[in-house]
Amino acid sequence: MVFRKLPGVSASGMGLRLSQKFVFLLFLSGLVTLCFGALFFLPDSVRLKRIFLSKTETQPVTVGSGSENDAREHLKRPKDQEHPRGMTSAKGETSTKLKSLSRKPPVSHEATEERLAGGKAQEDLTLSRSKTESASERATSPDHGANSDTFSYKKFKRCLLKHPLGRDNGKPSDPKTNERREKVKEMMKFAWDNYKRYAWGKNELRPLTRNGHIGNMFGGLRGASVIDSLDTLYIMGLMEEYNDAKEWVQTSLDLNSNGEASLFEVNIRYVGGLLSAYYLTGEELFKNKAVELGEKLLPAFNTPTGIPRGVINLGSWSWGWASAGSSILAEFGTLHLEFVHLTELSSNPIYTEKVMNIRKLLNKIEKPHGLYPNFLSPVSGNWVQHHVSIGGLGDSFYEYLIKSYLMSDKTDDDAKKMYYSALEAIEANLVQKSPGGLTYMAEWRGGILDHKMGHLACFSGGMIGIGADDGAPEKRQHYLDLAAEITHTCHESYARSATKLGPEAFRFDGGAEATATRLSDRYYILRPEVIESYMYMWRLTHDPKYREWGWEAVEALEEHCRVESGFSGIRDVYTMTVSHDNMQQSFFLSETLKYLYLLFSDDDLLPLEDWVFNTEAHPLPIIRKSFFSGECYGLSIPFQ
Ligand code: DMJ
Repeated sequence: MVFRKLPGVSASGMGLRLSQKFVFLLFLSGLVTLCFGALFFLPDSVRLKRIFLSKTETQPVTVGSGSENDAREHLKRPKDQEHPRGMTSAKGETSTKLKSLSRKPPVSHEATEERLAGGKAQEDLTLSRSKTESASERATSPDHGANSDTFSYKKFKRCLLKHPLGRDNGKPSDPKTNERREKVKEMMKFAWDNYKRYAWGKNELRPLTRNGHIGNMFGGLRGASVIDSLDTLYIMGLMEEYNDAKEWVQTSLDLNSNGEASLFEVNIRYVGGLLSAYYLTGEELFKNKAVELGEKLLPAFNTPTGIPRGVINLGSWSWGWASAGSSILAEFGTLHLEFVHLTELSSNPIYTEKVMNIRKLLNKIEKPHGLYPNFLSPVSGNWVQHHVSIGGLGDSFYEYLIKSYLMSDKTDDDAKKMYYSALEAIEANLVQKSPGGLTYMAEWRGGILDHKMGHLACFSGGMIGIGADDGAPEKRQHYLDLAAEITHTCHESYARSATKLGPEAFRFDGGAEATATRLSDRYYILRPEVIESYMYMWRLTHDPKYREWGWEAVEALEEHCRVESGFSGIRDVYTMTVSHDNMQQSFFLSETLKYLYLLFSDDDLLPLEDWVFNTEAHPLPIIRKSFFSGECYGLSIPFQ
């Protein structure tokens, strides 16, 4: 607000002293903020609210209730006549259009034959998981999903090119590799058993003090380690443990919890974990919980731009955007995979609309040197400052671009374009070669390079690897080489430490080459990114060095992070007298151990032809047109 100086009025302003003027202004701005904030507490039907917040209103959602026609009617109805929040199923006219973005012709003959050949092994797998499978069959009775516009698990299963668990649970034929795989499975069981014994239902295990950790990332939500472990337990065939986890979800997962939670963390761990569990097992419970939770995340998008706030209250009230600061690229840019699947499962277009709106804004906005800065205002839609990083704050935004493209069965051309132009900008501005010949990703601060690479940035080896094949033909080998070089550098950050585990961040200046120079960067919290890149690079090249590097990591984890009651992060990777941080992160169970297990498995365990992993390593299926049309072929149905 600007006060003009009026003629004849003293410099102190309209007879008021400076301090009085200040107090008055303070009062006035407080009043305006209060009034605006109060808008969020008004019922949706109040006109004033619609005038100010019309652009960002969310549609109420209910899973699997109400007929499709009713739902379409609901969307056409004028807003004044809408049902109260949560009462109506809101499928929309745009759903077909949005879905058609990800439809492609049916599967190939060869792929079907391959699946036919794998039939016997599949039967065995089915037997070993008989309890779960029979539940999923119940959930997918012929009537379920009969409507071609609703999701049918049975059809979905038939549309996979390969069995998710491979011919023999991905068991490698080489005995040494199999032994290593068994070791990883034992680590998972050990981590899980201790979590169950000392921290059951809490978010994470504190392995030294033998108790649970709740923290403040998930608001009132509990059981992060349970949800993050579901799919890992399942693919490892730890069925007793998986069944305990499932039962906990059934009886104890409470989604109506007050308290501010990170939208990003809840999405990647809880929504992602539940979605994967559903797709792998067919248990309706997981689908319903995922969609119920997804609905609770929608108010985060109630901002003037539709760019969500970073925090959300999952309870019955919300502060709206008034309390928002900047939104973080890696947070609002890491929703796409899960939200598109929420739309697929609920037939409600709103989730896809929300993330498409983010995509649209990012596509339109001017980017310095083609780069995406880490902070954006959800109010103005402008970048807040110019810090660019492929590590923390930026990382999974880039990951979700290429994975959105892959998950759409390669039909999402916008995601493809955005990914490859971002990668070009990254190569031109961030990728560096150290004096010792190591390729790394620096950080960019308004044009000035910070020669530091975070552990988080090490996921980029895998990301560039999986995207290599769809780049311009002349760039494909180059991308694969770049992926290998970055993975090599990240391995060096491990190899150059005393414990053979990598620091949180390592530098390439002042004589440093892939080592941490600051005390505060020396810790390792059981992160997965380096191992994640080993796993992808193994799948892409079958170079045995990646399995060897993975095994080095297993040995180091066993030696330095395994304690009597679980696994713990360590405070300094450069000293052999380790100090533990007393935390078994939930991503250790969902990512680190899963990627290790996959690294020592055959490629047909969660094959990349059918699955993309979300940023918390939860596998989500590639969405094919045939999910809905039914134009694909189960094992017993002949190819036509
Ligand atoms: C995980 O929660 C996810 O991988 C996220 O994208 C980044 N950080 C952690 C693991 O380090």
